[in-house]
Amino acid sequence: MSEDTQQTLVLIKPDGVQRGLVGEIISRIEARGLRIAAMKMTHLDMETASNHYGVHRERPFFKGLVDFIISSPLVAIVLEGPNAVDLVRRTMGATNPVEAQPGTIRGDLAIEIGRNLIHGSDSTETAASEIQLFFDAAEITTYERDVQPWITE
Ligand code: IDP
Ligand code: MG
Repeated sequence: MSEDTQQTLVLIKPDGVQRGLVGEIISRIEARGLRIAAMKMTHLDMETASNHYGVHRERPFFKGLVDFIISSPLVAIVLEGPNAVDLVRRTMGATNPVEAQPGTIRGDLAIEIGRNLIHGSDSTETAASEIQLFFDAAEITTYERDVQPWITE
């Protein structure tokens, strides 16, 4: 990984899986040019879900959020590229879909904060711990893409 390359964790939340939007959401991120380094479908247990959203433990929506995130399988993806954290966050749109810009995933495909389809790490530090929570190091692939010079200089 070169110096400015970042990794970030994306979750396509249970609402995305149930609504048949997995392909649509992956397409939007993949088309941006980030490299998919790891991907799997998994059904979270309560402990992993509580860990993942631990920062929100004291918030009133925490229980509902954890219940929702374990209610059905989700898709976890590691994406890699320059500025991957911010690129994904901007492609996702604002947390509340009402405020998310049209053209973003949440702005085009969601209407409520509690069903906003997608998670993306908010910093490189949280990305590192979130990726560890979802993936073993051996599951994270490194490979060259022939198209790379047409995406980054
Ligand atoms: P983010 O997903 O955009 O990073 P966070 O503030 O980290 O947003 O919140 C994590 C998740 O918790 C949100 O994506 C959303 O699903 C849920 N959430 C955040 N705030 C609220 C709220 O006020 N009511 C219900 N759910 C919320
Ligand atoms: Mg967050």
